[in-house]
Amino acid sequence: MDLHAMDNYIKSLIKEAGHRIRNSFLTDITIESKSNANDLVTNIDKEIEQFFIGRIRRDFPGHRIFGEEGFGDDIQDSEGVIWLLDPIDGTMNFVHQKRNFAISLGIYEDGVGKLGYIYDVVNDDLYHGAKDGGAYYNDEQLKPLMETVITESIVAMNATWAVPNRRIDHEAAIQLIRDVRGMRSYGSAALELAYLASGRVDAYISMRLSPWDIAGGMVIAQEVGAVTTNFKGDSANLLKQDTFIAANPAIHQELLNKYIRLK
Ligand code: 2AM
Ligand code: CA
Ligand code: CA
Ligand code: CA
Repeated sequence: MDLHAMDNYIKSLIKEAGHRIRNSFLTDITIESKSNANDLVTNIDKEIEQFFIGRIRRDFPGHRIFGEEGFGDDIQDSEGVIWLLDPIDGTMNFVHQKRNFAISLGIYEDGVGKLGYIYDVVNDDLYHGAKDGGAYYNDEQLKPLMETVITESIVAMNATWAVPNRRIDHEAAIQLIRDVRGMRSYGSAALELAYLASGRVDAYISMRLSPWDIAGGMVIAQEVGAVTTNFKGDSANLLKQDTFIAANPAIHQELLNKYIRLK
């Protein structure tokens, strides 16, 4: 795999997809719900996934595609080259706000993340990373994460986990809110990982994410030294849904030990 050639190809592919998404603001969008009333999908999510798949199948016929909207391959193992794609991460924001969403893409070879991309479509901001090649915000190389402590950290997490719920001890989550400098909730896992990689937040915590939510962001975040695991501390599974935490290495273990208690 010629990663440099692929990187150039992918950057122009993503920019073209972003152009299509911005143009969709001028059209009527069809909105449906998936697993529940607040889990939204639009015709644009589907069209953009199909756009990527058409290009990838034409230009990289040996590669497989794992996409949220299901137009790709049925992926049960991590062999060979797999493109993990979320055509719109943050669909609720796309629908309600027309901002704060991103295209998320990771290229993995035999389970190893090689290239990662998060494209903030409305701001035309591209975050990307290559394994052992650094991480970038547009053309600017991102610096390694600086040492921090919980009391000076900004943590991104959905507010629902601080109310009683089936999955985690919400009292521990409330203690986290008390102890940190600030909490944020942007509603796009990919953007939250991009913000971690660029030092704007110090951790991102989610109870349930899918491989395409995190595949691209993991490559980028790891290049600046972030630690990415599930709540057991194991490396994230890129075949099925799981819990997920990505954090500055100085606070990752403390977050898991003290503030995130699975029921
Ligand atoms: P999505 O917009 O692509 O569905 C919202 O907090 C974040 O969680 C988004 O990145 C969203 O991705 C993701 N997410 C994963 N599973 C979800 C679900 N079942 N319902 C809503 N958002 C989900
Ligand atoms: Ca979705
Ligand atoms: Ca997503
Ligand atoms: Ca999506």
